Amino acid sequence: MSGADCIGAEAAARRRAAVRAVLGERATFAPRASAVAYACANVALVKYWGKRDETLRLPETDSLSVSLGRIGTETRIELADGDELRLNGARVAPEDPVATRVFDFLALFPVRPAGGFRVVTTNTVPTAAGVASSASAFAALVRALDGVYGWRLSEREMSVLARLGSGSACRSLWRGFVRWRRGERPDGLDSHGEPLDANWPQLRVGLWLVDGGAKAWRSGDAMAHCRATSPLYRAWLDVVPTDLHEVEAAIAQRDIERLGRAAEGNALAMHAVMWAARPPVRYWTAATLEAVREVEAARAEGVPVWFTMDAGPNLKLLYETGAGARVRERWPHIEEIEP
Ligand code: 2P0
Repeated sequence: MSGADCIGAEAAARRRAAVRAVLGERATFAPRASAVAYACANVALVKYWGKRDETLRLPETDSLSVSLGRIGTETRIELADGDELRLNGARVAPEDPVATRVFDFLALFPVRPAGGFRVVTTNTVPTAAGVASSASAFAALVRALDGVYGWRLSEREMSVLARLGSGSACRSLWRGFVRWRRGERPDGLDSHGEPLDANWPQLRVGLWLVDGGAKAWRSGDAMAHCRATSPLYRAWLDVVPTDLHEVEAAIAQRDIERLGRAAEGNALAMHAVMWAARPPVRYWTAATLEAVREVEAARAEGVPVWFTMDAGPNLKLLYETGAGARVRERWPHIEEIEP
């Protein structure tokens, strides 16, 4: 066995141990049904950018998101003669990285079906909207598995499992605002989402597709690279607690200006960490900068609108229903979401 295989086997063993720790005695349950589940996508207002444990996807800091309502993933799992993934109506080749990621995840669970699993998944994320689908995909997958195995896990337990598939997925088990607690335990059992006891019916998220081209960096690789090489990474760790405090206070007061300033500042700080990495990670295009300038110009003219950005060139606008008409008039192409 080569060194890389050893590391791979050790990582898989740690991940399987984490799954067993969550399932407890339910780890012996056999899959015996089919089930369907839905999970919303989410957008972080304070970002997750950097892991303290790559294998278990344990973050360095807390993060905080808002769910995206009708934007998400519906997944059906059935027992089948062999493993098969269908995505948005088309069969995905088994060697496709999307399929291997799903079936590597399913392989973490102790009792496998005799044949395999057919996973039929549909994203209501308009692929053109620039919203990552892995968060809602792994949250929906875990929810569907819970039905197939009959575990009856709590949302919190499902959040721990979803995190092993994709970090941000642990925030997609709830609607509304969710804080991902980084946790302290080396096994990650205390690293999961937690819903905030708050709602904000007037809040809107506007999805603005700036550039639909392929990304140069996968977000997981980009965050590891930033942590290893960006001289601004340590400053990022100092910024996050302040922004979490600001965003939580803004949500409690339904203060869009306070929310917008903190969320926009946090996204720009994350991108500054990326620009300073060596070599740099730049998701921005000329069109991104132009869009940012348009948002600033709108604000200078009195439209209360802010933006956030993730690991890509696209913007998500943050505003309230009171500004909705002015936002839609300026940018008719945005997709407006009620979180
Ligand atoms: C977030 N992102 O908080 C941040 C902001 C992207 C930018 O979570 O490596 O796909 O699978 O844990 O969950 C995207 O990261 O990463 C992400 P992995 P994931 O939403």
